[in-house]
Amino acid sequence: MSKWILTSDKPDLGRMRKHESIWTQGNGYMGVRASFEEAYTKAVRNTLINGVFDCPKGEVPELAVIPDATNCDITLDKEVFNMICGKVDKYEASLNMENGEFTRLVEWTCPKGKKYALAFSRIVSDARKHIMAQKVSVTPLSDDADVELLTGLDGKVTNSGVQHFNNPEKRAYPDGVKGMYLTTLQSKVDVAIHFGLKISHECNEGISIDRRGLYSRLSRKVQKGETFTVEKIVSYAHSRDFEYADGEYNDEKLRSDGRAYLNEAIDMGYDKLLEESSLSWKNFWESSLVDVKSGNDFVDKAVVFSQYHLHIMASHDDNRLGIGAKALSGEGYMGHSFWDTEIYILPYYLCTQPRVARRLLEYRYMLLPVAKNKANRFGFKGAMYPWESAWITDGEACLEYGDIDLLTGKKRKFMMAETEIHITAGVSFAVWQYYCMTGDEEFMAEYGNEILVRTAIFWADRAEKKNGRYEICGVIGADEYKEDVDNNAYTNYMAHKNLVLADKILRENPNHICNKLSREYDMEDMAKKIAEVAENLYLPMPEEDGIINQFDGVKSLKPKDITYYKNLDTVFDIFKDYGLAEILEMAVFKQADLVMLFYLMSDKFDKETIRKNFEYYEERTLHDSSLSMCIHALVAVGLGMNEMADKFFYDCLCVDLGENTNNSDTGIHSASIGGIWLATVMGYGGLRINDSGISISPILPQGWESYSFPIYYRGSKIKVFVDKAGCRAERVSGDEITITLNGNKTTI
Ligand code: IFM
Repeated sequence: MSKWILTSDKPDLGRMRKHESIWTQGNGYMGVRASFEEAYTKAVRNTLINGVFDCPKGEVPELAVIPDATNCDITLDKEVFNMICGKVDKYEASLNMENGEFTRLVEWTCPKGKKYALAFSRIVSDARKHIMAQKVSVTPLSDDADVELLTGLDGKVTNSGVQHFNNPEKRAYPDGVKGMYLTTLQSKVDVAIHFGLKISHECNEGISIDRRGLYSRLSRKVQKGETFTVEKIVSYAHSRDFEYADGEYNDEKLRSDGRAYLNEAIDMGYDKLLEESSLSWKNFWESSLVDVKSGNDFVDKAVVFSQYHLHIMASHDDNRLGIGAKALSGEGYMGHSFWDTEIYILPYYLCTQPRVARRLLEYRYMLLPVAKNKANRFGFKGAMYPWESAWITDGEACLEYGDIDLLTGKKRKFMMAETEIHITAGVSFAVWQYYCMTGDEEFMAEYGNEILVRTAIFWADRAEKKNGRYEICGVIGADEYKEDVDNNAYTNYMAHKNLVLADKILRENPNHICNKLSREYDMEDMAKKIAEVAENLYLPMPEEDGIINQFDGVKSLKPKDITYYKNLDTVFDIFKDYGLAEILEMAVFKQADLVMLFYLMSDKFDKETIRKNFEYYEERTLHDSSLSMCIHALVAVGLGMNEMADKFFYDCLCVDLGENTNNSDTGIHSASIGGIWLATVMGYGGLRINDSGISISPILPQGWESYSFPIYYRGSKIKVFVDKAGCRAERVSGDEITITLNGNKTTI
């Protein structure tokens, strides 16, 4: 079985939503869920365009679901094709991850007994970011048939009932192109969608409209054995497109650009568009593939799957766009970016496409005004990054209150925006990693140093002088099953790194940054404060029993045997037996917290400390967050706990691709998908990024034949091969470069 292809040999309609998510197609500009062309009530037809956020009154911004163009209703001799009725005689669906094409072949006997073959294929072009193309073919197998296709743009789609657009303007042009123009209600983003058809045979063609819908209706008598094919090419454009970032925008231009994108694509037709897009995918795979030969088809495929999604989740050029926790594959988390990006996803881009990594960090730079405002709102200096972010001017996108409690009628306040502050240090950490990997001085002068210093100013102000040291109190750490804790180790260590990095800049290279900030702060005083807090920030160390307190008082939590919940393969089961208030008091954790540090700062702890603490905290961790398993896999590899590492690695592969029926319904888990890459390259591959360079110390997991992965480092590209004979690194391009390979400095 090819590791490149996800296949399905039956229409698993019960798991339609999960299927739509994990087979999502996209190109970083947009994502299109793999909904079927024919209508099903369970289908969630989402087309999402990165950056097109809208914020209904009293809510938070969310990626607005764009009018759907994947639809095609097929009527065959007055019977509507639908796999719920009649009989599916043959079914073959696949997502080819090598070239991004989604295809489906259905042989169907309609309720009245006539047989048909239907073929569907679809791409979101990897070469033309504005273009989606679709092909639908119908072949009557038992008799001639009257075939009718209704295909177009459906603006009735919503975000779970929330409509983000005004009533669209619809247009049908003399050349056959149809356009739909609409504007988001609050954020006033104009969107222009055009489609055109290429039809294999002459047919009757009419226009059909309904409320918020614009369609072409095609009909023709098709002979038995004859194939009637319709190609639908669609272009998307909007007023926040990067092309207009310099201000050269007007509504007329948007429409004419949208039509121009479409006309070029229509001239090419589906097959040429596929060819062009496949070539673009080929280039991507040639430069970025982590090639695993594990002897287990599922494992090999899941590693490809993770890279497929990593490729389609990030805009390649637009530095005003983040990556959502569900990327562009569904409405979950409303398209918001979290710390997931910097800690779980960015390392992949750092190593494979540093340009994309840089532009993701530029997105954080663009968010600095928001981060400054937020700090100010909570009474602090510096920059406090939003826990959730959307469009660059949207501000903190995290809900402040949850829904009203059904029983008590009270609102529950969400503490994340105010107290899950580690994201601020996560952003700085990523800036540092980017610098270590690229040495990009220009980026640091323009953006990086400012992020590091402004965030350090926040930490210096947020830390409180207590017990003769600086402490950070009242936070949620990486683990979200504990709230309002003091001195969360993950937060304190990460903040410390942030302070130390800023201190270094302020000592070694103060002029440029101090000039920039001197209107807001007395930089001499500020530099002293940063140095003092860096020097005296409390960093929890192993106690007598060798255990580091994940936060103050962690060991006084109520003990709880969680074996039962850990053995279930679903998440959040503990909530069936306990309320959140009880769980907050129990020695039960949701996800990697202190353990994160053993990945990010492994050089700060000795192996025995890591082992002891890993075992102590893992025993109490439910892994109810998809962000947990990959980190545990990675740390377990470092400890030589190979069996455990393999188990966590496998669990991580199953987050989206496993059998759990509905955990991906609202979209894939971007962090966990980045985590598959992390666990492979930083776990088994043993890659670490340091001030002094990179080190690689790979192991070959039990049963694997080989694996290889590329790394861009300081302008050179190297490829690391690992097999039973050992490990070697080759320079593919760029100048000679020195790395540490299996503990030895090696020039490649
Ligand atoms: O950022 C994560 C958090 O750590 C756990 N809950 C889900 C968020 C988004 O993925």
